[in-house]
This record gives sequence, structure tokens and C-alpha cells, in this order.
Amino acid sequence: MSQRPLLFSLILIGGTLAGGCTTEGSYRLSWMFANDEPAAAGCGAHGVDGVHITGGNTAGDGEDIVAVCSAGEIVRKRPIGTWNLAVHQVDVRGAQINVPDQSIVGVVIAEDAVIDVGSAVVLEARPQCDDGVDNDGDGRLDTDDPECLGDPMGATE
Ligand SMILES: [Ca+2]
Ligand SMILES: [Ca+2]
Repeated sequence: MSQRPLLFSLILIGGTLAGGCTTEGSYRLSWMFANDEPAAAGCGAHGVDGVHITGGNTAGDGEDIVAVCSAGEIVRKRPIGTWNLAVHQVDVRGAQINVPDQSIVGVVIAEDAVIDVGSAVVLEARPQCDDGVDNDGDGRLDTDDPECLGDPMGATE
């Protein structure tokens, strides 16, 4: 019983320190696939499980977060400043998918505001023979499907 006031005080101090040294705002980043295919359908269909966002701002603060792809967007609270971000597509194990990264430069995060990061990022579908999805539903996956002819870069399964 005597420990409760001490613990409460420590939480208060911790909260004050964490809130006092940095001023924060938020950014909102959204994504979809080509031809206006929404993330809710496209991420599962194309074998993209996560969207990994990295980067930093001019004050030296960093960003490194993996969002669930099918969510279609993320809102992240970060210290104010001008940020450069990069978007990487990742698979179910968090490994980077072999498609080009996308850079978003000059994202200005302002205090107590939610900043939209431009237009939606357009994700790139993986080759059907390397997406971890049984695209034609015949029970054979990727290069186990004869239509892929053993080539992971095969476009259709
Ligand atoms: Ca198949
Ligand atoms: Ca496939």
C-alpha cells in the first residue's frame, strides 16, 4: 500500500519528461495498388503483408515502423520537423519484397496537426509466381504451379 503513491509519482514524472522535451504532430500515409485497387483487397491478392516506413527528420529523429498492408493507411505521431520517408513493401516475415522503394521527401509535420503525406502511395504487385498466393486457386502455389514453369518471375499462375 505504501508503494502505490511512489509508483504514481514516477509515472507522473515519466510522463512529464516524455512530453516535455519534444513537440509532436502526426502524419497520415495511405497506399493502394494500381488501377485504384484498394489495399483491403490488393494486399492479400498480391502477397504484400506489410508496409515498412523508414526515414528521419532534420533534427535527427528517426522513423521505422511496419504497418499492416490491408489497413490501407497509417497515422503516426512523430516529432515536428521536415521528414524524408521511404516506403518498402514487405512479406509476411517482414522481409523486403523485391520491388522499388518509394521516397517521399519534405513531409512537414507541424505541432498538434495531422499532415496528409501527398497522394496515396501506389504499391507494386509481386509476380504471381512469387507472391505466396495460389492465384488461380488450383491448390498449387507459385513455382509448384505448372503454369509458372519453375520461374519465380513468371507473371501468371
Ligand atoms: Ca495455383
Ligand atoms: Ca502465386
